[in-house]
Amino acid sequence: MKNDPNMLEMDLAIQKIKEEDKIALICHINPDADALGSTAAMYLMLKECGKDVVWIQNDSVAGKYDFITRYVEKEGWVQVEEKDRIKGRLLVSIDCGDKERHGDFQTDLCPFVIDIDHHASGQPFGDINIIDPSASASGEIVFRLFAAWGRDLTKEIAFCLYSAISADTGNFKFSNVTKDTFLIASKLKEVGFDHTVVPKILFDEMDQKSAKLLGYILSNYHSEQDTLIWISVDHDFITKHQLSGPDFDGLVSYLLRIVPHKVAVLFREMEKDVANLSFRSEEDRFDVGELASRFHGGGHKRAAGAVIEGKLDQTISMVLSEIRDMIK
Ligand SMILES: [Mn+2]
Repeated sequence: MKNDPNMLEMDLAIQKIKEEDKIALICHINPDADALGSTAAMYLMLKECGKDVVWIQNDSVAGKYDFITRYVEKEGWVQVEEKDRIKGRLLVSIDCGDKERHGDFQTDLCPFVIDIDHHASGQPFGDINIIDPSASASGEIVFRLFAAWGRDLTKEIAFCLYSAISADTGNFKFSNVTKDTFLIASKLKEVGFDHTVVPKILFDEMDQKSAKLLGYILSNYHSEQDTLIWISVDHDFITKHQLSGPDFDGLVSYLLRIVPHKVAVLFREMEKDVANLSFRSEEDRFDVGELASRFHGGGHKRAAGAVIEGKLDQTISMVLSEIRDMIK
């Protein structure tokens, strides 16, 4: 494995974690399986070490991720409002490009922050920052932290980290996969768990509501210059069909299966005049992470998101015109 550029920060973080008994964990709002799997692995490891650890629930978690969050006991969760249970703890933030991704949680409730992340477009906010944009997933960085710490992994921890890496690599399919990614996956598999359930839940299964929604999306998309493909789902539609954020999970990727498109966007107006945007790109030269950051969003070159307030049709024309500039 390569020499870790974050070795010094890792050592400092391990030292700090060893010193502190009360620790709070947080991952980003609208959490994906990298955020959840990496944070769950950290939760389980800190429990193994006998720490008093809580996980700050700053957003709802899609039901399909129960296969990860089931490892966290009920009493391990703390709501953002329960400030007394959070205040003064060491905060370990995982997979958050910047602290706005903490949502309603006020980061300064915690006097010391360890920021573990792999977003290239991020703004580090920790007292210790372990940031590696070359890591395919935050799960890779958490694995390396545990290795540097010399801790053995339980099956549950290995499973959570494997899920994290599978999620952010499209099950080892994206260009962010390196030989280290496979090495880490191999070391995780060595601990022993059933890896087949992970891609099945993350990429293959969907419930009937999502399937019908996908049917709508695939029947109503717009295509431009054979490059851009997009769909908008307005608030009336969302209310009528009682859709929530998690129902849309992963659906934008289906648009990119339709050749020869290179950039896909899904607009969903979850609240009136507030659009959630999901971007996907087929090629690094169309960097949707950079694009999303223009709208105060973030992500990676090939997968990113943003939230924009305003009339939906105005949001759509503003965003599409930026994309047309990018792809011309
Ligand atoms: Mn991630």
